[in-house]
Formats: sequence, structure tokens, C-alpha cells
Amino acid sequence: LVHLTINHIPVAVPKGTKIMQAAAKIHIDIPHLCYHEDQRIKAHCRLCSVEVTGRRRLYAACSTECWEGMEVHTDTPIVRNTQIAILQLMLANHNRDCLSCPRNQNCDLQHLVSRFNILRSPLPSVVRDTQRIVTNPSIVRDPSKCIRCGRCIRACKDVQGIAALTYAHRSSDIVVTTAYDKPMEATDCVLCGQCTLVCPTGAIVERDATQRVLRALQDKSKHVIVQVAPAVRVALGDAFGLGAGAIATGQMVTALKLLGFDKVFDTNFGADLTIMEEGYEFLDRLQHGGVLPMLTSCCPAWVTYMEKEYGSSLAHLSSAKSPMGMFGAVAKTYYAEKADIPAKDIVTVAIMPCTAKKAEAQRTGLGRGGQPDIDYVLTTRELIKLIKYVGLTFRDLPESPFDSPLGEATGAGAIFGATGGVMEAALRTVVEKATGKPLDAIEFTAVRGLEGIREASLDIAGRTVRVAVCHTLKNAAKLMAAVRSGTSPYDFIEVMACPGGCAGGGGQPIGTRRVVTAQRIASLYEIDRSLPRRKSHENPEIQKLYADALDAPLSSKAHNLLHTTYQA
Ligand code: HC1
Ligand code: SF4
Repeated sequence: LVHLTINHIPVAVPKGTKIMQAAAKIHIDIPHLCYHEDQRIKAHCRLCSVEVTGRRRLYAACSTECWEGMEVHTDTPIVRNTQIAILQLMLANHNRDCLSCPRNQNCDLQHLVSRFNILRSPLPSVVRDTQRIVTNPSIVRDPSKCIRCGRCIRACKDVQGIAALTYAHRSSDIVVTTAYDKPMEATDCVLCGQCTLVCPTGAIVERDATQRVLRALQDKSKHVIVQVAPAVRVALGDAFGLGAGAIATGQMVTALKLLGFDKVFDTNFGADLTIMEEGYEFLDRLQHGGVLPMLTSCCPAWVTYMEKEYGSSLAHLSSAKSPMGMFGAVAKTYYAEKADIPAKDIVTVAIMPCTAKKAEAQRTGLGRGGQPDIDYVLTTRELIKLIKYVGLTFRDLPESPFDSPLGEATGAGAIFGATGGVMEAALRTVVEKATGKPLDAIEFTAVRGLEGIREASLDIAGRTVRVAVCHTLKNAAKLMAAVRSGTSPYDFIEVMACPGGCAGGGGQPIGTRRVVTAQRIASLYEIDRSLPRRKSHENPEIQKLYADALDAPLSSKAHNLLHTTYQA
């Protein structure tokens, strides 16, 4: 242990601990902006400067390791004046129109300015007159809000291995942008939104669809239904003080009903349906010499990555639409018929932990007659805004069940929101169908966890099947090298673009970090354990859907409705 004092308070920490974490241990939050708990430390904003007795310079608390006998001061006049000067400089170069900013009241810069009681900046504004960049369905950039902390750059490069965002120019002209200032979607960007999750301000945000959804809800001629992704229910509570990973399914359904949705359905139902199609597709490929390894296709950022980077390997992707896509197709056909409402009068909204889902909803393969199957996608963050807008005291809401017939789901559907969940859900059905015998052990723990790449071998009806699971595109690239060269040892690979899978999705609440994602994942497995049915093929609503309208998995009807194609 290393012994030091911070503001005269003794503290002992393991060797290698940074001043920032030592201070946190005694409940002192040292201000910071470029520092992010999950990222490489850059220490260039200097907002976390502290004084050390006997030293003539200031130290960055985020990057400086504690030493024996160190005396740290976080609140001296020099420290305070430095921090205020840094914030004033930032403000001089910042569009201070907080009222119209999507991050109003949820902005690190705004919180710090308020914490330091900076009422106005004495410096003249040098903010450039730039426009918001709205070129794709998922992500909006506002360079006038950028404080050049580099967190988005690191998320893109270090997590996804993409590096679509970068610094350009020098000194006071430095900006964060794309290569040649291209629109994000024209670069290698896959719209996963990890950048939006780490931005401390409103410089890079999801494209907001809340107003359009509110208008649809107010339109009496429309029947507005909503589906909610597996990972939203374990993240939404963050914004309402329920604690990380809190399971808020019932309150969430009540909130959506109070918002005015005519029916509240479950994407987990779509996930069960995906397992039927994708699971049977895998068995079919396995038994009839199809293209292997088969790659999962439910994460749109991953699918876009495949289309952009591995165009010659698209035959490996499962043709199954994502759960969101399958749900939309069933909603505008089967459900429309059952409810006796013309599809043109049904508006489908999807609540997703994901910015890439907004772009996925606009894929031509996910619609019929020129109309999309999913009309609007809202991120978890936008749902939080809507709940606050109507003034619901979320934590006190009673619980409600999902509506029928697209609201019943099994534990297999629930775990889709965790990295490894799609694979585990698929194996529960595939193994049972292939062997014709009920599985005794349904928990495939080898594919669980947060290792970047996990693998497992299992015997399926006398054949050894090798599967792999990975999260983040940086890890996917490692697996894809072998797939492209035809040397992959695997038969089936699950890829989710975001760290931890959708639990850590780019549309989740601001403040999402790896430790929080891990708690959400634990809750998803808890939901799975708590359900009476844990295999997709045992979902009675799915069985009824096949009996009524689809015949069987992979039938021509199922193919028409539930499968899609990809384009390099
Ligand atoms: Fe996901 Fe999926 S799990 S992609 O991560 O397959 O977004 O939660 O809805 O579609 O089910 C996201 C989550 C989600 C789909 C499912
Ligand atoms: Fe979206 Fe989930 Fe893929 Fe992230 S892992 S891009 S949240 S679908």
C-alpha cells in the first residue's frame, strides 16, 4: 500500500493507484472532462489539476500515480483558479445555447460550470458559426458544442477499431471531425453510437425522434404500438435513481401505456422468433453443407461493418432479420390482420438501446409497399426524455404486463441483450431440435462473460460444433481475418458491436460504463432464470404464429416475411 494525504485526510491505496481514484475513495470527486473510466488516459484537458506539497507544478490527478508520503491538495486557490480558467476558456469556444441543447441538464460541462459557480465567461466568444450536421438517421454532430476532449475519438478507435473520428488542424484551430469532413456514414462509421455515449456535452448525439413519436401518439387516426428491446428494461432505471442494473420491466410498460401507446409489446418476442429462424438456418447449413461459419445478423452496426469491410464474406451472415425487424414485419401483417386494422394506420415504434437501429429501420429490406415496418426508433435516452416530459414519477409507477399477442417471451429472448446471449439462446433450441431430446443443462456458461472473445465446443447429434462469441468490432476483426481467408475453425459466430452487447449499447443512458453494463447483464440472466419458459421454441405465442400464419421455420412464408439480404 501507498500512504498519502488528500486535503489533509490520510488515505492508503494500492501501488499504482492514480490520485483521481484515491480521492474518490474518500468521496472527493476531482473535476475532469477528457478522463473516462473505461478509456486510455490522455490528461490533456488539465481540469483535474491538483497541487502537491513541495512541488512547483500542478499534477493531473487522472494520470499521476500516488507516491508514499504524498500530500495532495485539490482545493487550493491555485487549483481552483486554474480549473476556473480552463472552464472559461472552454466556454469562450462553446455554443452556450444550453436551452436548445439535447444534453441540457445532462452535460458534464454544464454541471462543472454550475459547480464552480461560473456565471459568465469574462472572455469574448470565439465560437465558430457551424451548423449541426444531420446527414444520417442515427447520429447528429454539433461542432459548436465540442470541447475537443477526444473521448469520442478513443471510443471509435480503441473500442471499435474504426477510427472514423479524428483531430484535424493544430493549436486553437483543432477540431474533432471525420477524414475530409465527410458525413459520418460516408466513412467507415457504422453508427453504433459509442461516441454519443462518452461525449461529455451535446457535440455528438442520437438523432432525436421524440417529437415525431409524440405527434403520432396525438394522431387519433393512428394505432400506435411499441416494442421494447431486451436491454432497455435493465438500463432505464438509471435515470430515475433505481440503481445500476435495476429490472424495471413492469414500470416501463406502465410508463409506455401512460404515454399513450395503444399496445406495448416486447422485442423479446421478436428475439424468440429470430432464434426459430436463425437456429433452423444454422442447422440447415450444418446438415446440408451451407456456408459456415454462420454469423449472427441482429446487430445493425455489425451488419453495416460486414457490408463495408467484408463485402466478399456476406454469405456468412445469417439471412434472418433482427428481432426488431421480425417484430416489425409481423406487426404490419399478422398483427394488423388479427387486430383488423389496416397496416397503413398502424405506427410501430421501437425502443432500442442503440443508435444504429434507427438506420436499420430504414433499410429497404425491412418494409413493404414502400413503407417501413418500423416507423420510429427511439433510444433508451429518448424514452427517458419522454417519461420526464410527461412528468411521470417513474420509480413509483405500478407494474403492468406486456400486451398480447406479441408480448410473450422466454428467457432465451431476454438474454439477447447480453453479449453471448444470442448464441446461448440459439443453442438451447438448436441442440434440442437436432437431438430430439430435451436439454438437461440449458445454461451455456462458456459463452457468457465479458472476455472479448469466448469459444465453446459441443456435440450436436454426433458432430462437434465449434462456436465463438465476441463483442466490439475490434474483436470481430480478429475473427473475421480467418473467416475471410477460409481458415476459421468455427461453425457459428455471434458478434455484437457494443461492449457487453446491447446492455452497453450506444443508445443507453449517459453514464453507461463497463461496470454498469456488467450489472445490466447480470440482471438479464436473472430475468431468464425467473421465467417459466427459457427456450424460444416453447413460446406459445410463437407456436401460434407459426400455426396460424407461417407454417414452419424456413418455410417460404417465413422466408418472405422474416429474412433479408445484404449489399456490399
Ligand atoms: Fe439488441 Fe436485439 S438484443 S440487437 O442488442 O437482437 O438494440 O437489447 O433489441 O433487434 O432482441 C438492441 C437489445 C435488440 C434486436 C433483440
Ligand atoms: Fe446496437 Fe446492440 Fe449492436 Fe450496440 S451491440 S450497435 S446496441 S445492436
